[in-house]
Amino acid sequence: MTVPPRKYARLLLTSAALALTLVAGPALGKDKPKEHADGPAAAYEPSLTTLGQIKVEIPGRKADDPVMTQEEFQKATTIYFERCAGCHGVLRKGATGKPLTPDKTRENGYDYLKNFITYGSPAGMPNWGTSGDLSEADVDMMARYLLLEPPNPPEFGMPEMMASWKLLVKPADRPTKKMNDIDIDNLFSTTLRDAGQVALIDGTTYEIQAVIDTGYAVHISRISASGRYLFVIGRDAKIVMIDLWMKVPGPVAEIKIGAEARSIETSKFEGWEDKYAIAGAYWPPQYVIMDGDTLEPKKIVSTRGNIYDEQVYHPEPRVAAILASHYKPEFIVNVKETGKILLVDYTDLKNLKTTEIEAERFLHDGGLDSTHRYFITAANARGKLVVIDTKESKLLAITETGGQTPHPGRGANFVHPDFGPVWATSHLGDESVALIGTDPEGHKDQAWKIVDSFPAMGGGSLFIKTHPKSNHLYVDAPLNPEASISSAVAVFTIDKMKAGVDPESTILPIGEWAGIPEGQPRVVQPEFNKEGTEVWFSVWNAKDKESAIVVVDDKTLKLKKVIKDKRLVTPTGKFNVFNTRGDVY
Ligand code: DHE
Repeated sequence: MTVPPRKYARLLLTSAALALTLVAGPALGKDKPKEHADGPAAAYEPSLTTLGQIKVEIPGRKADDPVMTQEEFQKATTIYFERCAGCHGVLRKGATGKPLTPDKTRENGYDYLKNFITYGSPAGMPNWGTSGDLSEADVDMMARYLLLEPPNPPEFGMPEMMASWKLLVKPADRPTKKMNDIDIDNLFSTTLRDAGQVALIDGTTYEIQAVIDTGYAVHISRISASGRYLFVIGRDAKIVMIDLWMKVPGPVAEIKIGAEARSIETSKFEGWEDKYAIAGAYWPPQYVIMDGDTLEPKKIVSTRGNIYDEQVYHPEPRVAAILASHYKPEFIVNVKETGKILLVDYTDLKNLKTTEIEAERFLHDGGLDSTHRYFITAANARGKLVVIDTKESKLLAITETGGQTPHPGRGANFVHPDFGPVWATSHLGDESVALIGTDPEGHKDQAWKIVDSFPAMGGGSLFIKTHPKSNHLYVDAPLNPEASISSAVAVFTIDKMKAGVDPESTILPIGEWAGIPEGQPRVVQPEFNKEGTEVWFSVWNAKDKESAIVVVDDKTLKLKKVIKDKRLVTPTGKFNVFNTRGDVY
């Protein structure tokens, strides 16, 4: 992995400065930055699961099991699913966190578990006790809970899906032409996460055209190839299909495909546009192919299987990002814990053909390069990018970014003055932005290699964005502990970038521009409008405080509009219909 020496020099410098500050204390370092008064609205932990609401029984009590009442067991299960399962797995077999099965936990014993939960660890285990997130009594209960066999949440197969499936408006009864005068191509489907809704905001008038109930802790929206239908998925695995042609856009079908989910997409290959929809679940670990017009479930496929390298069985490999290939009638399915990318051929569901590519563990999010041929995705807990050729259905490269926990969202494509076409990711675990070459024809020796890495504002970044018509690259840092950073955005000027030189950035005080007196809102996920002239940012505050959407003029980087409305509760992801439908980013 070739990371420019500049990066190491910078790392040395930063750590030396950090060491100096730690040793010399505040005297030398700048006075302590203003800490966040509140925690992140969800510190990027699966704290919004609905698994915790599932009723569980204490699995066959053994003579030496520590005594725990059924109520305690239920309460401990809810805490475990809400705060621990994201890292240690629903069945406690381990994921990015260690396994917590009784064979392991009993070896360590109660005291060890209690201390570990209380103080956490530098390796990433939060200090649930000393942070006040869990009371002493809860820590004690969790330590006893981990000594017991884990409960097994119920599966979710065709009977359960069919019971949840609602065809609210049959295709034959839907409008035959658009019944409203909204420029639906420039609508922004805006996640109102803790309200379990999406707001459809008009990209031209900035007005909210509709607020629609969706799944619990709604996560992302994706658009049909036709640009007519919006598919929204909640963390509770509820999908709502919204018809944008209706007088007032509204739901026409809904279904639940499991207990926990994060991804949804529709078929985009020529001749198969919108024939199928697909959704991926965290629990049960499976993906589901549905009728693209009605959400009727057609095919449920479990992702359980062996980890690609150790070749040992994993009981709950979660489905992370899903994209639709433009080159073949295939869905591209990231499977997190086994580290496999599945290219699912949807032309014959009865004889499903799947190419199973050994990639890297803990695949998360990702996007396409500017030609839409190459899928570039982060195996974020392993600090790597994986590149798939969707035309040849094969793995092209796995490369370390040189940063901590790359988190691209769908990433950002632009033409670098020296390196040519590149795709960019920022990082959760440090301040770096990494560029990977994406032009195997014109820049052969750079293709699929990290060609540059430079600092943005600070760690805690989740999303990076640009647009083919823009000369700017935007990088957020909503999970940075410093309020001044998490409420701002760094902007780089693309045509000023130079090999070997860290580009200058302009810091936009988006949170300040929103003029929100209460709380410490975080600025998350830049999203362009259809013309590529404006960038929209979510100013994400706690559920009981005011949030906003801030619109910036991409040319001048000046504030253009602040959208405030009491219905905008915890706005996070925004999905412009035109850009999301065409994979423009
Ligand atoms: Fe996301 C995308 C998983 C927390 C906002 N998130 C994704 C994708 C996955 C994922 C697998 C890619 C979907 C795709 O492309 O098909 N997200 C998870 C988690 O497991 C995690 C870490 C914890 C959880 O409890 O869900 C998590 N995500 C969050 C948040 O806390 C965020 C910041 C706020 C929120 O709304 O919940 C958040 N995730 C987003 C957004 C996208 C996303 C905005 C889509 C980005 C895009 O531009 O496509």
